[in-house]
Amino acid sequence: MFPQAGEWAGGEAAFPAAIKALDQINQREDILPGYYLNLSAYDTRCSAGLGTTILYELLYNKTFGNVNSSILMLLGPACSPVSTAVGEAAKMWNLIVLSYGSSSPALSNRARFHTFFRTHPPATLHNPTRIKFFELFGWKRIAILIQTEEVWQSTAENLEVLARKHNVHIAVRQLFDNDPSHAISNLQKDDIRIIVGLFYEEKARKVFCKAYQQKYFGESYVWWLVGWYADNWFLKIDDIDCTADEMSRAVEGHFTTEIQMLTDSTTRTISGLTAREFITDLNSTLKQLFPNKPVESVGGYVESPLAYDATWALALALNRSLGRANLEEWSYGNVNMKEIMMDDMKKTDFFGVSGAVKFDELGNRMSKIVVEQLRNGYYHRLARFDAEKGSIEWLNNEGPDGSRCWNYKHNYSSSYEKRRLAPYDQMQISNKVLEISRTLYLTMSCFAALGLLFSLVCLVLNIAYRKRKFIWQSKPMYNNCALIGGIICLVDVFLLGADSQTDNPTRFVKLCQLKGSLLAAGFSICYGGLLAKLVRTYLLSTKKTISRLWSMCELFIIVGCLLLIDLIVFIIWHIKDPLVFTSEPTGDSSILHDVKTVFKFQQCRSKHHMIWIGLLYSIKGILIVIGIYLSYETRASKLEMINDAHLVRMCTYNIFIVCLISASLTLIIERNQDADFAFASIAIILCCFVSFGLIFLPKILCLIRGRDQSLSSIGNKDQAISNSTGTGHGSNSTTQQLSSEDEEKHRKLVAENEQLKALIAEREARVNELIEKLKQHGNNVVIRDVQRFTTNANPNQTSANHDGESAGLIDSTAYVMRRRSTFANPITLSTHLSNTAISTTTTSATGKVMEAPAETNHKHSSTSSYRESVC
Ligand code: ABU
Repeated sequence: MFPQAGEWAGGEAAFPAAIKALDQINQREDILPGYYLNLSAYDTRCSAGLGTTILYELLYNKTFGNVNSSILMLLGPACSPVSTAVGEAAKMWNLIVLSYGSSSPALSNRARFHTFFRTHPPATLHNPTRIKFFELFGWKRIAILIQTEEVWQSTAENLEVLARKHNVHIAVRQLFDNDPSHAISNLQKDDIRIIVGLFYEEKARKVFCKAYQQKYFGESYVWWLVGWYADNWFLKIDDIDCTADEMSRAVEGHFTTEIQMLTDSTTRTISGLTAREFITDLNSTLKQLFPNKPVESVGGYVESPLAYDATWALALALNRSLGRANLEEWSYGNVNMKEIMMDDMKKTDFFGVSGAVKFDELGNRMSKIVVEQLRNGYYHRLARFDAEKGSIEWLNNEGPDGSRCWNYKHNYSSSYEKRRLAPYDQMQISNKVLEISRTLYLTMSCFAALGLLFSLVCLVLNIAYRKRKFIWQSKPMYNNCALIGGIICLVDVFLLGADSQTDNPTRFVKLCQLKGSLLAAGFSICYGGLLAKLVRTYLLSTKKTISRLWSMCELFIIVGCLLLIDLIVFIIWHIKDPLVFTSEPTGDSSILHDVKTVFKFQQCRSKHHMIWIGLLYSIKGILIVIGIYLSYETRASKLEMINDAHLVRMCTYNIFIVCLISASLTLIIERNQDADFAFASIAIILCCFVSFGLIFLPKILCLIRGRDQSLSSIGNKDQAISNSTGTGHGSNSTTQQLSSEDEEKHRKLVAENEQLKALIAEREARVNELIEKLKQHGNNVVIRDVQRFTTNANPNQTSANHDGESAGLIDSTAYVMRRRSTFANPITLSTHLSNTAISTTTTSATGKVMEAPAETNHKHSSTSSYRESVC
């Protein structure tokens, strides 16, 4: 049976080869002497149906073809599907079938194909070779694209079993019948890079045309095909929609495995010809038979040595049987004779053009496997694999690592140049954890370090010069507290940007907890200090009575409460909804040289993360709003005892604005580690720099300019303050206590002053009334601005004031009035001055000359005292 058309027209070259063998056999007198071996050829078109029909015609129709008796043996079929149908049926007629072209592993089933022999090795022989090369190139994930024919399916099954043994994963097993479009799409979808193609030549053209059209080709994809297609199979484009150029591009670089069908040996074969002589002879015959195509393109050209040797094997077996049985007595029912012929067939052992010809128990023939690669449109012999030894013999100067397979297109000038490696068996995923930009981290760290340095300097100065009046009057404990909180927050800046890339989730979560709790605690301590000062200012300016205990513990109570709230929130958060490590892809990725870089964002999240964050933000937000309210309420207050209250108010506004912007942006912008870090860090750094700058820079300037006064030096000059501070060398708590007493005294005096003001107003009205009366009596009354008047304390002095008037020019009957505005904002007056002012103004209110030098001095002294306290 010699197919001349169909899936594989293997009979085209096989038939002339068989005829050549037959001619030589018939000429040999030592083989089947007295007999002439006749060959009746039938074209099966590689169709199982047609093959079976031919078989039945041969069995039942004695007039079919030239056959007029029972046929002795069946040479062929060529195609596996035909062999499967014919071989299974033939055993029923005790007919021996000797195939020269069937590769189906299924045909090795002796129970099914009892009388089947073949000179074509089974396709399973390719599989160890494939696996060997997969291991060599490091491929662990492959796919098999299978045409729905038993020959291919059974080959694939064998490959799967072998692959499993060698830990090679068959990711996809894709079957197709006629149109491979969907199969190719599925391979593409599954990101298959290494494909074993098991199909006939005609289907191979369709597969590669579709692969080209679906852009499933190129250096990233490696196809492994059977090697017995005609050499230029991909250039036959009559039955596909691709051009020869497109097909050449699609198939470039693929590998083939094929049984070695023509021996390399120069030894003479059973026919007396060498393998080279045989092929030269066959080539000339084929050129005559097929003048329009190259001999390599003739169907079955590669298998022709197998057909030649099969004919020889058949003749030699019959020759052996000739001695034991009368061939003329052969009938399909002659079981004994069948056994003799089977036995003689099994004894086959000769050297043919395809190498040593002998059959194993299953009627198969073993052979070495040749691996080829299509390079620049031509098949290049790469290596030979001996399945029995498991060794690769590299041919044509190929390197043992097979590196030329990936670099054959390039001429590298130096051995140091980077060569292409074998492509990956799938897209390689490289996970890259998004890190905070180094530049950003370093910049923020530098600013945080500067902030830390500044805060530490402020803290040291605040402690060292705590007995200086202007520092003592700014409530240094409160400021120290703010500084310590700020320092904690600034330290947190280093942690916020550190260790964003870790493969230790436990450590990552611990770091998250540390960062969060440090920030919350730092804020509470820092803002608590400022808030306590605002509360004190508010209480003083609203004349609320402050208990001694409150005034002593106010700072600790407020800061303690804030810390306690943080602690409670963090404990509940940790217990109810603990933070867990998450590493999620951002959605951004880049692909370079088959490596996909997936960017991942690592973070700590709770189930209800935003609720907890919202809770913390709300608490801090409420505190800031309270601070804003207190600042607004005390906006007009100027307390000597809290000389930097107005600066603290400015700090509160600053913190409010910065935190509002930063918190909003952090909540809006998700999954951006740089933005998260930048907003948090900038907020911390900005709040600390602005707040500490506002509060401490004036104090530092004061120290530098030497305008400060120690409490002890003030003692003699300002008795009230000296009294309230005691010696001024007590502990901080003592200072705090004395200050509170002093403030109480101050408040009482202010109240007293208010009463006096009312009295003065009453007296002024009375004086105005009297002036009016004096005017009516013709007396002159001059009302002068006290500021002008005070430049010349003694009204009797004759020196000129800045109006150009001389005091001496004033009419002796003139009355000089003091402006009431002098008493505006009595709170600015110091305790000592207030007492004096009260007594003086009381006196003046009763005298004719209302302004007295003493008051003028006190006014000057008052302003000076306030300036000193804030420096
Ligand atoms: N070497 C050709 C194999 C054909 C087949 O097994 O059908």
